[in-house]
Amino acid sequence: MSCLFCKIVEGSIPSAGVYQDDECYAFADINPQAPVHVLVVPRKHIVSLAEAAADDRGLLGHLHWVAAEIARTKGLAKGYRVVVNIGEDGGQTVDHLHLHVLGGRPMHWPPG
Ligand code: DGP
Repeated sequence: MSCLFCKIVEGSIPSAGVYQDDECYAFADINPQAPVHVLVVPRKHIVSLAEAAADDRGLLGHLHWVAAEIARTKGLAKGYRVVVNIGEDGGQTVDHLHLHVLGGRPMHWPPG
């Protein structure tokens, strides 16, 4: 297994976990871009949103519900941002689908 996030999900690389269930694991980003920066990662290895299959639609919805649950737990009542980077031009650096949950400061638009 060569995927970094697969290793984090199965625990062979340590991480600061904030949520887990049968379908996903969420942990603090190693290079936080906001006071709260959590990554929500499916246990299933999916390279990116572009590679998700029709059968993954329920999982994709669940990941978003988990992102909102984490935001509630972290007290992000004023708002937050959920980001999915896809591919080279999308800024994706780890080829295992993940949602960024960013909050604790005002976000800017458009992103860079
Ligand atoms: P992206 O650029 O969307 O592929 O985001 C990948 C994120 O993963 C990036 O914000 C930094 C984070 N990251 C990379 N390696 C590690 C690691 O070993 N541990 C943790 N906790 N986060 C990592």
